[in-house]
Amino acid sequence: HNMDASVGLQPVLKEYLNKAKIAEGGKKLRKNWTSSWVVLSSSQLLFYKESKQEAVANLKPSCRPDGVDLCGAAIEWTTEKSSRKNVMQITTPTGDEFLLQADHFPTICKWHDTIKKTVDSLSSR
Ligand code: I3S
Repeated sequence: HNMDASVGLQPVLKEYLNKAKIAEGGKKLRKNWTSSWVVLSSSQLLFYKESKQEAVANLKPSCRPDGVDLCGAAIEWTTEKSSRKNVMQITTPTGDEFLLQADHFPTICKWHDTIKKTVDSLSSR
């Protein structure tokens, strides 16, 4: 999905994380872990290859990053979807599934908790 990174959304977290999309529209995908520059805004998670790409995308509206709309998303820790440690899963209402992982536990904990809060704030709007 292409998402607009600039519709008045305040980014709250930005960091390199390991990311794998494992399903789209309920259909399982072949897992492919990549390092991604992840930006959490007030309603979306945006994925860039590199931090530089974020700046480019913000200047050029045609250059939109991949992203996840967090409205209605389910956030959970998973030990079954990967042999890696510290893996969290995001499932969208449309059946897209993403894994996020970092070796440093406090890092991924912070993302898990902040994304959860974001989802909660969207459902109570
Ligand atoms: O859930 P899977 O299929 O065991 O995930 C592994 C695969 O994506 C593997 O790639 P290949 O399908 O090309 O062999 C990756 O190299 C592994 O990292 C995946 O497992 P982990 O446990 O690392 O998520």
